[in-house]
Amino acid sequence: MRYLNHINGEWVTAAREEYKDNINPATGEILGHVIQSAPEDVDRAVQAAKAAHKSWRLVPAPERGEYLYRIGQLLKERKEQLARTLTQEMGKVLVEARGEVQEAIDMAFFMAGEGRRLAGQTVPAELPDKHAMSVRAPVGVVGIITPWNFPIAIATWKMFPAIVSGNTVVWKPASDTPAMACEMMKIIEEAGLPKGVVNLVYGSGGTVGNALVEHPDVNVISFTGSSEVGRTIAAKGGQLLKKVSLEMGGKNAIIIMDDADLQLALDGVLWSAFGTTGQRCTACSRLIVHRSVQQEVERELVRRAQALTLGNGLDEHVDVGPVINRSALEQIDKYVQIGQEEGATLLSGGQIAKGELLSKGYFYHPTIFTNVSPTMRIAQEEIFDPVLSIIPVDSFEEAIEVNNAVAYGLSSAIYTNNVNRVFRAMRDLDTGLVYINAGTIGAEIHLPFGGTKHTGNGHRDSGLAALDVFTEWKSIYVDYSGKLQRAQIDNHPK
Ligand code: UN1
Repeated sequence: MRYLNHINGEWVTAAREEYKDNINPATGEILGHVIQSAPEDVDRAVQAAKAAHKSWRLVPAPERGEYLYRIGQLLKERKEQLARTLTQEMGKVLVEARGEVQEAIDMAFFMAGEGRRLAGQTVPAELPDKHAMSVRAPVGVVGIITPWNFPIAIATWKMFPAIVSGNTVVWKPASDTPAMACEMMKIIEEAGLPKGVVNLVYGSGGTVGNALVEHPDVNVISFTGSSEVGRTIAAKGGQLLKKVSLEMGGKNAIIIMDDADLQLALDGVLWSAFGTTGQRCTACSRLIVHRSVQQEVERELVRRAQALTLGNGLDEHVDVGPVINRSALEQIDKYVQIGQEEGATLLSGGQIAKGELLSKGYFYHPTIFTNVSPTMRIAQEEIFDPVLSIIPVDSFEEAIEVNNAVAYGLSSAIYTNNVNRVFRAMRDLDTGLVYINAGTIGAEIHLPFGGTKHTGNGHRDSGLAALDVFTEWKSIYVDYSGKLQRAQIDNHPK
């Protein structure tokens, strides 16, 4: 299987015929070969998108929305097949893969409806016989750069609002998940989207991403990925006065208070820390627990974490799939060592999984550290893998303070049955997503998704907020008085 670029409605190879393997992280098996593009391939795609934008911007928005309904319908029909492909190339277990495809379906239908809204404002004018309003105008060509952990859902959070509001797209998917991008592109083609509206360019190592960011005809970059890459994009984009929307890391915590329903809280912690093998930007990697329930929580958590079944996500009995690649295994090992050197206590896991089947893939035992202090590196740095740090605290106030004392601000959660604490937490947890009596993962597509501080740069994916990334506000004044009317002067003569 070869994954090719899709530019101006056609599957094409790149300037140089170089390929990289696509590997199933559960088995080590090679699934296919993905083309490696050069800056000239990006330029071809941008030119195609630019040409397509001339007519796409004039297609009535409800009609643009119709294409999204069709895409949503195709995603729905192919949900099971897409989920299986997703599990094979990314590793998440099948139930979660189905959930991710569902997110893409939801996003298609949500943004399709937006084709009939795209609301601006009509407001009174200061002067007589004058009309004032604001409308959303497309920005032109949009570059989207998406990660491997949610290869289809996150692409739709960006692509669908961009398309419905009249932009055209050049999409660079993550190099670890080319098959999902290919499947998505096939669906876009089948839905009959005019050629050049969405173009797909594969690459790795920053070549394609850089070319997109630097291309003078790309007006907006929307990126989800590591903070390191995000910073580089922000710096380049800033220099070029480009609008850049960044969605980066998290160091998300769940707080368990002394008055919490502990069984419910443990369900939430297990799901948030080890679901998707900890590879969500919303994953819970810190557990802030009130000291009076610490022992009980730890005992039960370790028991339940050790009962999780590791394996190939296609097997419905498996709870935890592999991590994405070999360097992820090395990354976990590095942090396990750091945690031990820092003086944290390793409660569970801390090693690569062995055994005939598991050693073919990239499997790591879910890992739990306790007696972690809030300033340790394992409590501060995003690991993006199944590693949980337990931080004991003595009060609600301390819990909130510890939650907020990290560079990131994506998701946080609290388990408590005290209504005053609920409302204080809603106000004081400094993250873009806040959960009450639920874990840190599972955001819904019709609300804004993103975070404060180093998680992002003030923009949001998903929800109606995503439209702000892909449109410019245009304020329009129509003077039908037939004479010169001077605003702020003729209506205030003195
Ligand atoms: C991500 O981890 O990058 O809220 C996205 C969630 C999912 C999306 C996660 N709906 O956990």
